Amino acid sequence: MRLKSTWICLTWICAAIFVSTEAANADLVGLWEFEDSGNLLAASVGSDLALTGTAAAAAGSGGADAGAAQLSTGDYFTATNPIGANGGGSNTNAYTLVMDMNAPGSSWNALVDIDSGAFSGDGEVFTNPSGGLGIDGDYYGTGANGSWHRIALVFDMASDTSMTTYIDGALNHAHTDSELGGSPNADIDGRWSLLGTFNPFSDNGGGEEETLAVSNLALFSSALSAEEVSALGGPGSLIPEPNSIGLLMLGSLAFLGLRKRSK
Ligand SMILES: [Ca+2]
Ligand SMILES: [Ca+2]
Ligand SMILES: [Ca+2]
Repeated sequence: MRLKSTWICLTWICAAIFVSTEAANADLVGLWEFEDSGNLLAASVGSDLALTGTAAAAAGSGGADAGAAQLSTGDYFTATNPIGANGGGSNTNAYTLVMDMNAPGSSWNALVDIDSGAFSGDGEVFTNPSGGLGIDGDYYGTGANGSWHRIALVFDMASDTSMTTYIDGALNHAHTDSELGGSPNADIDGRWSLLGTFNPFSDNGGGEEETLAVSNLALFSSALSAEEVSALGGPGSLIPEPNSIGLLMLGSLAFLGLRKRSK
């Protein structure tokens, strides 16, 4: 009886992981993996990146994530956002950005400039000189410390917590609209809503851009749930490995179940 409930429980967990990963994959509209050292700007999903400054080929986080791009102060990408209006406004108000990065965490470091200066010339998300992740004086966790981390930034401008951050699949902080400066910054079509393009690792020339390596960058067309971000896990190849693992685990469990029944 205990074996049976363990089996049902494991199947349920695997199915939940599988469903979460599937849901996230369906919304993946941009993926840049930096695996081609001869063309670091190539997109695996969506449009190729544009580069301001220089990017050097570097080692990724390991395994299938072999390649990365090394950026220095003043170097940043421009990415095309194909999502268009969603989340109740004219801009993209519900979306998720995921980045696998390795930054020293010894000075201010812009992760993304989103608003093209409409609300603020600064970047919209930073790590601070202690490696904390956030914006506007609200920094939490360790997103930059000389190790690889998967940073997930979930935006839902219609909600009262317009930005929620995750590090390596675990909830880091849900930024309240008050923490984000209130209206109009945290409103629909506010400072963190996405326009037609955005600039990963730019601080609008402000120079608060650390030397960092990025091995994956991904854009999802929805505000991923905590469960979906958790299923993405830590740094490594983003897609489609989790699917294969989920299928493999489900297959193995089904096989064990059949064997058990035939005994
Ligand atoms: Ca800005
Ligand atoms: Ca809001
Ligand atoms: Ca990579």
